[in-house]
Amino acid sequence: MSERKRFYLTTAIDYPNSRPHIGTAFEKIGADVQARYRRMEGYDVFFLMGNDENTVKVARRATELGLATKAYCDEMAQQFQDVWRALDISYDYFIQTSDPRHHEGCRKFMQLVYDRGYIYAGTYRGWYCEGCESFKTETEIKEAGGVCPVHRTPPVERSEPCYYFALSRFQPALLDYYERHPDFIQPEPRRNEVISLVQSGLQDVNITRIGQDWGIRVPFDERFTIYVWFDALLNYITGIGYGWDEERFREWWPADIHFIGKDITRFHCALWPAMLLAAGLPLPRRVFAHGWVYIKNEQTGAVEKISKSLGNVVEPMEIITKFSSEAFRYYFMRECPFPGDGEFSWSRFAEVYNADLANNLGNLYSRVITLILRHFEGHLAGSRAWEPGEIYEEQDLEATVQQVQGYIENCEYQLALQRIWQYILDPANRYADRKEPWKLVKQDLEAAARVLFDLVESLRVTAILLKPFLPRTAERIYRSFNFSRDWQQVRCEDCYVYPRPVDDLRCLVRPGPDGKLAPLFPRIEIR
Ligand code: ME8
Repeated sequence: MSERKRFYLTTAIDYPNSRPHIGTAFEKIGADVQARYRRMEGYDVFFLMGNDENTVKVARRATELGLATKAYCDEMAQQFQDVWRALDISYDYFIQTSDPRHHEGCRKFMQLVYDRGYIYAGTYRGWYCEGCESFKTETEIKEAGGVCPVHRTPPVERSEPCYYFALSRFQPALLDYYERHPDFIQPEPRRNEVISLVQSGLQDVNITRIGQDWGIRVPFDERFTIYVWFDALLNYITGIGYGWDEERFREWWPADIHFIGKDITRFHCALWPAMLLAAGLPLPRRVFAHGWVYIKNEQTGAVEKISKSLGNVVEPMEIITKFSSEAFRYYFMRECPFPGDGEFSWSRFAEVYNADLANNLGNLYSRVITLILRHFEGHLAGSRAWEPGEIYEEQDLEATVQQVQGYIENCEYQLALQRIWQYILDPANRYADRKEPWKLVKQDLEAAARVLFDLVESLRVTAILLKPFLPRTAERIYRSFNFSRDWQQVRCEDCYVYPRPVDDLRCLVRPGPDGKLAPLFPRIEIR
């Protein structure tokens, strides 16, 4: 028996000093689509997410609330996971970096890199903000006009002992890796940015902090804690066993994709691979830096960054309760290009929801089922060969499906969904309008049955292709009929390779007590 293909993917771990918003959710949904797609295609998948807890900001927030830092982190980890579950994010493990297993893994890693000679003692000189309790970069201060951008107070010059990671020594190895692995950094603009950054030279990084209680102790000098980014990146290996289950670690590492936002590319594409090289570990296969979600201000039309101070933060639960988790997933995957930036506004959300989900997909589903129930007692008797040619017009179904798969594998989710609508659902709706099965049922039942049979076929194909995107809707559509392939087993090629033709197509749904079929997506009035 051949070994099953493995697929290990991760998202960025979030800072829990504030709650998840639609931007952070965007990343998790993009990763979830990939995880669900790979599982569907027969991969053994491990999907890791988590929270990044060892920061001063988190400790400070806990103090403000009068809580112990660990208790605060645990509470926030629950709140984050409640949101991720509400969005059907199918992660396998949620790592908290305050977990002792993560601490042990980090200490082991740091000791190893120290023993291999890539960490050395030194002094860090820089501009320190007493309010933030952290150093600010020259650029941050310059851009804020000589003061701390947060506190608007002048920083003080300060120097303290530290340990450096010898990042500069990895410049040639990194450039060589980018060249030999052109797919390592995606999309292309991010790859170009990283290459020019690394070409312009790298500086050694201070990877310790002195005088902090919260954080992971440096194994070879307990006066220090590990700098939060050095520790955070290591979650990708400690989350699968590094330092506590070596066999498991070897089974899953290296990662197939790290999903991250465009703002943290440098850490993932320069620092992280250099850390792994220093430890003698293999590098991840792909880092995908997605775009950002911005808020479109409905009054002014301005496109704004999501920010507490602008008061424009939209929490995922607000949208989920007004619409649904499926609508949420659809909007962000269809409206915001994953490799690029996108926008959110309530009015645009309602527009996309009504047009694509309530009308296009929802109407097709309810029209077809209502006719089969009303005129055929839910049963298209006899056997027919699928003849989808008429529906899909010029387009070859197999080519369409493979194109959709290619887009998903490249994380171009918007294009994948566009194709499903453009080549499957729109043509199916046009076919229905052309053939008018609601009239045909009164004139020629067999002709009407033929049309409905073909429309059911396009619903089946739609359900399969939507499985990674809209897991609930796809399953509901698929399970509305007696298709021979089990839903759990279904994969993309089933769209055009039939396990066996369906005889006696049966509709398995029944109208509610009011005689009406529950709509897939009830229409929402736009205020
Ligand atoms: O950066 N649109 O945490 P974080 C899309 N802890 N993505 C967004 C976004 C937006 N408006 N705002 C944030 C961190 N993100 C670190 C990561 S990984 C070892 C450590 C994305 O809570 C952001 O780009 O600030 C990042 O990938 C993730 O959300 C978490 O952001």
